[in-house]
Amino acid sequence: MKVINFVKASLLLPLFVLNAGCESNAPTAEQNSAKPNQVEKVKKPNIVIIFADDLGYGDISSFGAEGIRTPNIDSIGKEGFISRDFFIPANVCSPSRASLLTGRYPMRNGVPLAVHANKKHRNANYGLSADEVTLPEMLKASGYRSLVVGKWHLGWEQGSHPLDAGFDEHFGLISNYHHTGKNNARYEYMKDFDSLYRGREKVAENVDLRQVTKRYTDEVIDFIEREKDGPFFVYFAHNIVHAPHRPRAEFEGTSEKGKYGDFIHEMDYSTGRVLAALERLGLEEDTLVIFTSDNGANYSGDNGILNGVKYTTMEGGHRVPAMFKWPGVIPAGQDSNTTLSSMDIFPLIADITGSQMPADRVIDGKNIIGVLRGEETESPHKVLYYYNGTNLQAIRKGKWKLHLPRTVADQPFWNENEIGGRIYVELDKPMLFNLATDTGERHDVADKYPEILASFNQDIKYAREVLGDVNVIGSDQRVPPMKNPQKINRWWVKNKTSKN
Ligand SMILES: [Ca+2]
Repeated sequence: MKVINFVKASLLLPLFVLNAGCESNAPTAEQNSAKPNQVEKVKKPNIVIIFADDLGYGDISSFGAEGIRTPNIDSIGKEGFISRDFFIPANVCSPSRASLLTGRYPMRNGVPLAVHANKKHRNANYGLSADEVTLPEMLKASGYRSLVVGKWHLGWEQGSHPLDAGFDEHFGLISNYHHTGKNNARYEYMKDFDSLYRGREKVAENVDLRQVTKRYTDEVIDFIEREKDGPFFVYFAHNIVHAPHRPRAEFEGTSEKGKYGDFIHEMDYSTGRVLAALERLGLEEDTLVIFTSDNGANYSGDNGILNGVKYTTMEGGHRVPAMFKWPGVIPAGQDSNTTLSSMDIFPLIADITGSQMPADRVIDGKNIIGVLRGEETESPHKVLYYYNGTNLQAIRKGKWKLHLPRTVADQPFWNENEIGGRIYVELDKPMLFNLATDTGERHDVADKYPEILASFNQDIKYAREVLGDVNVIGSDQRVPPMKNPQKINRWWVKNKTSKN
């Protein structure tokens, strides 16, 4: 039964063709009466992606968190597949989200920088390009209805709105939560950042962040109940555990990690509600549930054994917890160190839903269904590129990770002062790390392995020529419509001093 579900999904197209063929041949009376359902109904799997914000590698129980308990989130991995080497091709919010929805590096999909409103303008022309093909757009052709709930942060105007990106339904915040208050002229440009929208309609103003996660979860469950006959796609993008950390009252004091941990407890509770809804509706075996985070933790959080934080091209910025659950297809209890990426979710979903990926562009993700089913252990990624904004900073090949020389001038705005990671912000020569023995990137071995260093030359050349670099436009780069994307927010840099 369990494997058959997947076989059915794989055979979607052939079966439909077979059905079509049968229609032209009038069935005999015997066939009609005796076995009306001879060809079993083929069911396309539902997809639920639960996407945490700034959740670090060591922030949940199954990844070693102490003082925080996440049984519901962890159950996704226990009943399915835990990925301990999961690469996000960005270390901040917007590019990570653009890559999840397109399966492409941020330099290719045109969102290499965080979409950040500033005092002078709201970057109204910067966001997810209407020319990108998104998950919900791809799934629409396969008969899916799609919902996004939560933090969008991929632009709002000029074709970047969630409804323009292919979602049938939307509920949530424009970007990061920011409470402006009534008379705060300084933050006038972010005045809607505490407003909840349903599609293009503002449905609530001055919303308390403490109320948001429950409302999000109610919306997700309502959609699943309405769409239970499927197939459906839910992209649930939490504001948890991005600052400010404001858990609902009943979660305050429940962790030993302050409001940060309490906030994660609230996300765990929400995850439990979504999983319970799927179970109650009998959809468990028909639904792929994915849990991951958009980038590593900031200073408030815990990146476990990894070095560096959000804003850096250290593993602490790019490697996050990930889990996949699909009973009957993905065997339970898998714990994997195979290198996978959030970009893989796009081709994975294309495969299991019988959808057609766009053929006119490069999709950087790989179909990982064989790995998730436990049939393959080799990573589909020979090379991975780490950009900080538009700056190519590191390349990984298997256990080897090269950090390229860089200056402060090469950095995106978030690394210009002390709020950024401030780790390896300036390098005057390359550094090489063996991630197999030095996952924390603490012991530079560049001098010991000149031949390994040299083996990266072709990869550097490819990345710069095709994906681009801070001062180079790549042949397959979608260039953001900004004069100097790295420095879009100098006002913010000059005025912000907090670490959050
Ligand atoms: Ca984030």
